[in-house]
Amino acid sequence: MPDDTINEDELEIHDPKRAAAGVTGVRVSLQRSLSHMGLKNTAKTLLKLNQADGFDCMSCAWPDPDPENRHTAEFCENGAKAVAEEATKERADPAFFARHSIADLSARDEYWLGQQGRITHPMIKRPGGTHYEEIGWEEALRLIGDQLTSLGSPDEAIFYTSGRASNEAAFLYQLFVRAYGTNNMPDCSNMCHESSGTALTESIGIGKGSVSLRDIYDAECIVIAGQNPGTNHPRMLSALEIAKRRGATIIAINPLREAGLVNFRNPQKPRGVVGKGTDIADLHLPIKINGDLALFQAIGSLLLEWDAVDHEFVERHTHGFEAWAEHVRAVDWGVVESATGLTRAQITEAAELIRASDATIYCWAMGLTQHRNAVATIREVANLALARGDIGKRGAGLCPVRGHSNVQGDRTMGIWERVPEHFLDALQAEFGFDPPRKHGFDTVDAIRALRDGKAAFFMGLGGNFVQAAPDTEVTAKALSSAAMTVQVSTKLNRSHLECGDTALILPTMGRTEKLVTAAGEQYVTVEDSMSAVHASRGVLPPIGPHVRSEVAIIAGLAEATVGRRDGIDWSAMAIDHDIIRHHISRVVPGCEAYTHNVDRPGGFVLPHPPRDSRTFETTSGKAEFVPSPIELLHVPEGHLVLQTLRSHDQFNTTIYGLSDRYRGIEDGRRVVFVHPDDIAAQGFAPGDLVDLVSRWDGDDVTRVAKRFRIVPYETPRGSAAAYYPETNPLVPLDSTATGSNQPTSKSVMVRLEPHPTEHEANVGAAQDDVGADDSHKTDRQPRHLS
Ligand SMILES: Nc1nc2c(c(=O)[nH]1)N[C@H]1C(S)=C(S)[C@@H](COP(=O)(O)OP(=O)(O)OC[C@H]3O[C@@H](n4cnc5c(=O)[nH]c(N)nc54)[C@H](O)[C@@H]3O)O[C@H]1N2
Ligand SMILES: Nc1nc2c(c(=O)[nH]1)N[C@H]1C(S)=C(S)[C@@H](COP(=O)(O)OP(=O)(O)OC[C@H]3O[C@@H](n4cnc5c(=O)[nH]c(N)nc54)[C@H](O)[C@@H]3O)O[C@H]1N2
Ligand SMILES: [Mo]
Repeated sequence: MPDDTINEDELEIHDPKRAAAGVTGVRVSLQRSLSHMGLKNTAKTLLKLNQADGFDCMSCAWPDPDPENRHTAEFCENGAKAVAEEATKERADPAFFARHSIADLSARDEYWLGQQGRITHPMIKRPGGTHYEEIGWEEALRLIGDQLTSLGSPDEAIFYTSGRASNEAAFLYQLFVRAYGTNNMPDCSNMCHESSGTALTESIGIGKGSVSLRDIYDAECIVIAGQNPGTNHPRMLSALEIAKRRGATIIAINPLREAGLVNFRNPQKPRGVVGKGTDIADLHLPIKINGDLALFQAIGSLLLEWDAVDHEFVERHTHGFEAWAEHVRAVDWGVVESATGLTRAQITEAAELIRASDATIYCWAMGLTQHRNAVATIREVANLALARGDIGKRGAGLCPVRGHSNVQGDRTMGIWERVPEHFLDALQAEFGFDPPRKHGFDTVDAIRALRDGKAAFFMGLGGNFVQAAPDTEVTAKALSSAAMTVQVSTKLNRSHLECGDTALILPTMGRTEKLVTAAGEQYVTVEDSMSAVHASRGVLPPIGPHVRSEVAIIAGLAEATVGRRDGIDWSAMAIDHDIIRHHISRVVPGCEAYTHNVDRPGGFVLPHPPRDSRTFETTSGKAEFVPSPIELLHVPEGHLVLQTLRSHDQFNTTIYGLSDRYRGIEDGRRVVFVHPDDIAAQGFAPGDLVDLVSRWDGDDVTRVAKRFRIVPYETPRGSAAAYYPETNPLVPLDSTATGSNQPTSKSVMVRLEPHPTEHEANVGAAQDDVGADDSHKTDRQPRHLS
């Protein structure tokens, strides 16, 4: 074992990697695919992944190159893992559920649950039941319909969506929910890019990014803030490599030196597989957690000082420049340096690269969106782009990099608790019923409503609500208090176990599977992070005779709940998806001639007024500069700011494996990355076992997540990191971003406490009834009340 390795229990810690992908990436993805799917299905799926006549990768929302420029293997290591996870040969069938009680399953960790394979039959846990039992589709749908129609009001029901649902499923789902009578449609976006949508709508009049893949290739400078593409959007690295070769400079803004941003070995290229790879980032700013607003204001002030402003653009297309300029010129460098942990020289170097560029793209992800001041931070990014005229120009623009593969499409299709009035008007005109106008619950409000007894029904179209949402213990309790929970799922997860009085699992087909109905073979459509909409066609036969497509499940539920009340023929839409697309073309802006446009290689790109014609649909009719005050995070004495992030071996709450290759972690996930000086200052040593205890000014609750191994890591002083979802019990439900209500999962105040030894824990357990050794229970830890 190398000297740099600590080995405690199963966990191994090595030095972090500097380069991403390359041969290891190819080997890992192939091994995983072969062992989960076998040779035949590996070949069948991977060669159709992201091809114009194949299916869209369900891993992330990064766009595909033009059809003529795609590789035969147009996927990444993590895309291959996602496919293997869905197309696995393992099955969780009724015999499996008979063998394992819900209590037994609850004691397993998330990794184990996911490894049990695809769910094959509709299952029900009846009130008071200890196990899930098989139930027929018709009875299941009838039970749900009866429950929904017996609620005091449709607003007592909550309909969650995870961003994998296709456009057809999403459109039908929102139609069903609104025909039923509520806008309670929280979605994963509420926890993901809600802050981006809110900020961009205010600044440029549309909540989506303004760049295309070609713009990335043509950019002169690319800023990547709060994003780890080597793990979460690996194909982005290929695009960055092209940009780089064409002369772009790249600035990475991240507390961590993420592999891939530093060096990338393109597995698609012989040079990448054997050679040295490309250094992606020209400049890495190791920013303190949440320092970004101060950083962007400081850069703004330098650009103003140098008069590096596109005055013509500002004059013609924007509003509020003077007020912003006055605010930013007065920036206090002392405050900037303490907020960012960066020197004036480092910030000046970044500003010089932006000044030298005639076309800059700003990319960001969860490192910017999951903070209290996230909306202000993203508006500040927009302010910079506006000052430089970097919108509606080739090679320039704003690029929030979306997570779930169709999260952007789901919003376009109306999955939104605050959908605009014009969308509701269009629904009314098309279908003839009065859609509800009152705004619905987002994710955080949905949890509050369940907790407070204001909602009694929860349905999840995909996702894993209990693990993805903040404040795990509160969310679990809220969900378990429902009269009925319904999960449309491919695989088993914690949300099936923290369930209502009556709980149903409706097993669905995934994107790899081919759907054939009485009207012939069907396809679905999706929208990527850059507003390109295209078809996705499954290639494998459905995993069994009892799984249904999401569209068929929603149509069945609608039939059982609202029936033909509004003259909507639900089953016709389930049989022929063209009927759904016809309605989409008449309701959703920009989707005219939808079927015609999506059914061609590469699909089509939705309109985006700022990108297309520098038109800004804000109240002033111009792009808005919005100044924001810098508020320093209040870090209580002895605390660190903890960000909760993804390892290289997971897709959100689905754990593929227990290693995080690029960060040097093997066989364990309960680790906390801390600066060596912070470890010493807190009186600990590397490898010590600690509990993470979080504190938030907004309430008196002490939240605890137990048994984390301290790993010394290169991160700014005061900024720590640990994996999501193990740390979700530490995220306070009410700590959300101003303006977007998004949970602040990247700035959690924690202190490290020694994990009690077995003896201490036994004494403690007698006192407060907290389990002594909970090492097997890796996900849900009890929350102490102080
Ligand atoms: N393989 C794989 N792919 C995925 C996913 C997955 O789980 N696995 N998830 C998908 C989804 S839904 C999403 S939303 C995306 C998520 O993609 P990312 O946003 O890349 O995911 P995170 O792991 O949350 O990483 C956040 C990054 O922000 C940095 N960061 C944290 N706090 C700050 C800060 O205050 N300032 C700055 N500048 N940086 C900060 C972290 O160090 C980290 O590099 O990926 C999508 N793709
Ligand atoms: N602390 C912390 N919390 C976070 C985050 C963070 O960075 N830190 N990130 C947030 C973000 S960005 C997001 S997007 C959310 C993710 O929240 P979710 O979208 O709710 O979670 P996932 O883990 O992606 O959902 C996985 C489950 O989806 C089901 N599934 C998979 N494929 C399909 C399918 O094709 N159809 C259906 N119906 N079901 C399917 C499987 O049963 C699987 O168990 O988590 C958020 N929570
Ligand atoms: Mo996400």
